[in-house]
Formats: sequence, structure tokens, C-alpha cells
Amino acid sequence: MTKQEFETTLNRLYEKQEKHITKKNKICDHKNGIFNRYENPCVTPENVPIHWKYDLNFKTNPYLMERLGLNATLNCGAFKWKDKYCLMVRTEGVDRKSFFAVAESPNGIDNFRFWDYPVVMPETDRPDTNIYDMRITKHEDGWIYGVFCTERKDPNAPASNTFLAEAQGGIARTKDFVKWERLPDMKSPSAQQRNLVLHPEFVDGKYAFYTRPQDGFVDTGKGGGIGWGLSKSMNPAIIESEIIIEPNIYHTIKELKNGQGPTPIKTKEGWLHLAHGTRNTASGLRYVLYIFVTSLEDPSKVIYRPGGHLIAPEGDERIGDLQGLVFGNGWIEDDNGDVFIYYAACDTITYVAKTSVDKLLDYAKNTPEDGLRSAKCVEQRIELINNNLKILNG
Ligand code: M1P
Repeated sequence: MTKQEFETTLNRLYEKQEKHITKKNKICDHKNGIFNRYENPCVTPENVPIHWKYDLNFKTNPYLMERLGLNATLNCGAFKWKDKYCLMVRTEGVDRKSFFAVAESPNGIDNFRFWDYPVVMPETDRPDTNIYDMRITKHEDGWIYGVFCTERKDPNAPASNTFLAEAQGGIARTKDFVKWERLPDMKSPSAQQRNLVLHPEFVDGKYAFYTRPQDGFVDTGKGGGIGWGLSKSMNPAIIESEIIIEPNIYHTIKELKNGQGPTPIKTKEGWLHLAHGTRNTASGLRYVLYIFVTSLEDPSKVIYRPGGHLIAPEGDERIGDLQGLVFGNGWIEDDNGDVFIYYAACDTITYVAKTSVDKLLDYAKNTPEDGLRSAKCVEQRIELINNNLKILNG
């Protein structure tokens, strides 16, 4: 490549990226009345600054190659900061290591641009191999916490095993999303933890966590579902007893595994939760997103449990590194009650959907619970049909 070609190619890269970032994201038509998708993904590896990937020095990179390629931008925590809609993006390099980086947008749906640098997350004395899936909680103690999965090789793995790993709940706190103080990993009675989320308020004067106990790295084993536990402090956070509040149930969308999504949203009728549920299929694990609501008086008590999924992968969302999965650990409630749900498709790129607190509460209260048996599901549907026939026939 000549210097001239280098510069022309680089300019083309910048132009292409600018077009990608500024492409207007249009809302899709009414489909089920509960939420609306947007047409395009809101964050992909193409949103990441070019100088985070390429060496821009002609002398050291005469072919204008990516030196540190990126594979995916997924599983984003979300928060509003200085009137901007921000995503704490799990940014995954082609080396399969993830790191966190903030991308902000003026409207929450497009024009996501990354801050100057990725997050420098301090390590504990047991360095993380991989960190991912941060949940952001603005806690009433005044700190902003980032709770995430920290993955390390299982220290007890036999020498011949190069993939046995251990997942635990990593914790850090900040006041500005730039400087982070790392705290000790959460300790609980469970061998491993993933999908750990900090509740934003004290409960009985303690810090409250949504947990996901698991025996192994992938298998939840006797874990049982989304758990709940209290800790006297955050430094260190220690849960002495854990109860299951949202269990896995045979032949439902959360038959195999589930996990709390983002920090729940406080509403006048309860805490609104987004979670993921998984079942095993012939083509692998299917991950969908669903809603439940817990009591304001006791956030560990589920009061509404609409049956079925809220969001399942559709169209292009089915294409990516893995197949047939959506995952969501970030949402933003706007001042007017609108809610943006950020969800990753196939562990690869991030999409956005819009709904509102009112819609989600209506959905949660008026959608029948899973009937758990075909006969019960027919009963529910016949009730709907009969009520509608009364209207249709005057
Ligand atoms: O690959 C799908 C998801 O798998 C894990 O979620 P869970 O522990 O509930 O199975 C997470 O590692 C998540 O990052 C990933 O998207």
C-alpha cells in the first residue's frame, strides 16, 4: 500500500463508520402492543472507534490491518448520565476476552459513540481471566455499583483440562463511571455465581442481592433459579443464606436456567424485573427475556408472573456467534416513564426495544401465569375467546 492508498482507505473506513453510527434507527410497527423493536442494532463492533482496533501509523502498519480486532458488543448494562443514554458495553476482542466500555447516545436508540477509553477495572489479588455482563445499580448509599461476572480457570481442574472454569460475582463502585474501586468478590453458600444484581435499596438495613447459585460453570445443578440474599456490607459482600425466589420450572421458558437481568425498576405497584430464561432444544440452548414483578414491601416476593416470554430472537437477531438467544442486563427508565430495553442477540450485537412502565405493569398484571399444562392453557384461551365473542357479537 502506498501512503496515499493508506490514507484513502483510512478515510473510507471513517466515512463508513460515521454512516453506521449516524444511521437513524426507526421504530418498528405495533406488533404485540407490549413493546416495539427498532429496526437496526444500536451497538455493534462497528461503533467502536477505529483507533481502538487499527494501528494508524503507516510505518508500522503499511497494510492498514486491524491489530486488535473486536468480535462482539453485547450484554450491556445501561444508565442515564448527564442526560445521555449510556451503555456499559461488554466489548469482546477477537481473543475472546471481554472488557467494559461506555457508549453514549443522545436519544437511546442510535448515534452511540464510545467514551475516550475503555474502563480500567482494577483486579483483585486473584486476577480475572474474563469479566462481563455488568449490572449498574445506583444505590441509596450514594455509590454507583457495577456488579459483573468474573471468570477464572477452575483452580481444581486437572492439568489435562484447559476449559474448566469458575464464575463468581465481581463488584466495583464508582462516582463517575471512569474511576472504579474494586471490592472483594461476593461470597455466598453457592459454589459459583453468575447474573448477580444488587438491589438499589437497603432491605432490613442490609444490602440485598439477586443471585443465581450454580454448582458448575455452565450447569446450575441444584441451584434452582434466581436467588435472594442479604449482606451486612459491600466491603466485603457476604451472603450467609440464599433463598430461591424465582425458580426454574419444567416445560416453561425457564426450564433449564434463568437469571436476573438489570436492576429492577421501582414502580407504584411493585419492583419490575427483566430476566432471561433458558431451555434446552435440539439446536442448543434457547434464551428468551421475560418479566416478573416483586412486592414493594418485600422485594423477594413475586406478585406477578406473566406466562411466556417477552422477547425472543427474531429475524436477523437469530444470526450471530451463537444461535437462538437474546440476553438483557440493561434498561433505562426515562423521566416520562418510557423504558428502553437493551438486549443482545446471539451473544454478538445489541438491539433496543421501547416500552413503558405502564405497559409493562399492565402486561404483568393481565397476562395469565403459565398454566403449566396444555389443558390449563386451552382453558385460558377459551376464556379469552368467549369474552371476545361477547364483544364481537354485540
Ligand atoms: O451464552 C448465553 C449467556 O450465557 C450466560 O448466561 P447464563 O449463565 O444464564 O447461562 C452468560 O455467560 C451470558 O454472558 C451469555 O450471554
